[in-house]
Amino acid sequence: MSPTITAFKSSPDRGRGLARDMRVRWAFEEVGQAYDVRLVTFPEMKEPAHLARHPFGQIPTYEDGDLGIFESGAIVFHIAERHAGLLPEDANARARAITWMFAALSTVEPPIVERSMATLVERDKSWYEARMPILEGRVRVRLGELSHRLGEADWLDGGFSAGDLMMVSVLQRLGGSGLVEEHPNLSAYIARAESRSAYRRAFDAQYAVFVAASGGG
Ligand code: GTB
Repeated sequence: MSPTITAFKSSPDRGRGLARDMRVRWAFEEVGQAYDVRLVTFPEMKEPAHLARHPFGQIPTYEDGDLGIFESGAIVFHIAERHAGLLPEDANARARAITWMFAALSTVEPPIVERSMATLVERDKSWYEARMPILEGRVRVRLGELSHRLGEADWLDGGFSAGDLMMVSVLQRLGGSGLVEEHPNLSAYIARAESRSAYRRAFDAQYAVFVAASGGG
């Protein structure tokens, strides 16, 4: 039996691949592991059956036999640990790749999500115009540092790893903001990752859900 993950039945991102099931789908594709998807509506995510899988009523979740886990970072890490292809064999290189996963999730993603949430829910607030430059400033600091570290390299530490998968997934939420484009090496980094066949397969799979949900064929 293949592992089963959960994803939005109707994603608010309209098939842009920004919901966090995308990074899990991508990890599965990178390692060549088939998976099933259980689609859930917003109300279903708050019902006891889903809360048993995810205490915060969110997606994604992962189930495989007796094991049920949540948090996209934990799920990608679990996939990367159990299959070859996303973490180096060498112990030190592996530790550095894992470090980049954590850096993506705990250092780079928070200011990006903070900015993104403000654009979604604070646009009509009196403080929006004043707050936005502050939030963008925090994102700019991280992008500058990341750009400096990446330099002219293709990936963050040697070959493509789960660290890159996570970092690119996090950066994609800045699409349309113009912030990534201030660093051509980061734009090229994202494009390089998005051109991977595993990424394309994952993107197409989640896009098919959007098309089906919107009644398209
Ligand atoms: N830290 C958790 C993880 O990494 O797994 C965060 C999970 C999370 O935020 N899940 C979101 C969710 O279930 C979906 S991905 N939200 C419903 C809820 O909390 O009630 C976040 C997301 C949603 C929409 C867009 N978008 O439209 O662009 C992008 C990202």
